[in-house]
Amino acid sequence: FDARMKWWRDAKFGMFIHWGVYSVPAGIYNGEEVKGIGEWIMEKGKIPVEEYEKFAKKFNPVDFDAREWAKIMKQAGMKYVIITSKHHDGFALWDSKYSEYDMVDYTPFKRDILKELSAACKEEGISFGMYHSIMDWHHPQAQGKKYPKYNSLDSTLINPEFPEYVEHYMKPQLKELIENYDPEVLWFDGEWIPAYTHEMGLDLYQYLRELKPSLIINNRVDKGRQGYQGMNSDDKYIGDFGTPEQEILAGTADVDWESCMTMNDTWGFKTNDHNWKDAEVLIFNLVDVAAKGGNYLLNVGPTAEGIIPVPSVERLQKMGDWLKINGEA
Ligand code: FUL
Repeated sequence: FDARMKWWRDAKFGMFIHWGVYSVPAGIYNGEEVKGIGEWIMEKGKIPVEEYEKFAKKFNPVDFDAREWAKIMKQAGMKYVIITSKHHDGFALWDSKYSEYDMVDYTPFKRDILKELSAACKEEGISFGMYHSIMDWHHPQAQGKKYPKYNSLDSTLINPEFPEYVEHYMKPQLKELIENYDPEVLWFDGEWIPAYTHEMGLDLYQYLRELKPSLIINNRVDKGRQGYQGMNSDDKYIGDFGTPEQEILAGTADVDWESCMTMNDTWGFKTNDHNWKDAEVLIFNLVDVAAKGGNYLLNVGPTAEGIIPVPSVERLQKMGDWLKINGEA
């Protein structure tokens, strides 16, 4: 266990990337601003699946440059990255043979984002990981098309076919991700839906560790979570590290944890969100988290064109400069 977690514990600072179809509407639907976090626009804006798919058809990030992104991470002093392979909207950023609803088959861009980014990160010595949503608003056997009455999006509905989605879609896709992109970390989310069980989480964790023994998996692979939950030494919960979100808790020495945070108020890009935290605050948070024994996973939400917003890059630059002067060599 310790040997497997070593690089992760030493890493301290990583980049979270929320990128997907939601960066196309960028917080605006039918000319109106949709309240809430950007990557939830499908749900918050009650956008029907067929309508949302039109945004995917337009997703064409011609300015995407994986090397540039990896250099931004490196300069900032980040040691790893977690990018959304699939968020709740169900759209895959890689070329999946189990779905047409992916970057290569569905968009004009036709390039495999995860392939390019994982290669670029390898070149820069940055560990590569993926965020993967268990909840899926697009797949018909999960929360997708079958329930138009609920606008397809009500996660309180239990789809009786959900176990099939898990066995014949989610697990094969994850196997594909492991085999083709060699991630060091899998970061699950959307595990709170009623159809997902603790037993499914346990099975999934074991399945993935068998495929890749050194893999590190967050606590949201288990059903439900509260901050560090899943990290108790009593082995009751599954997962390798706790995931406090938008908060820094008092550290617990015998527990691995990672605070994930946004720089403004959204994970996925929103045109109108300009509520940026000062670089000083971000530096303070990094130091605070590191001092308490955790890792800091700081988010960027690239635009539909494939650009990491300038205010984010400026802040990362300042963090990297500060680390070069004051951080560990
Ligand atoms: C949450 C998700 O619902 C948000 O969209 C975001 O991905 C955050 C990191 O985790 O639970």
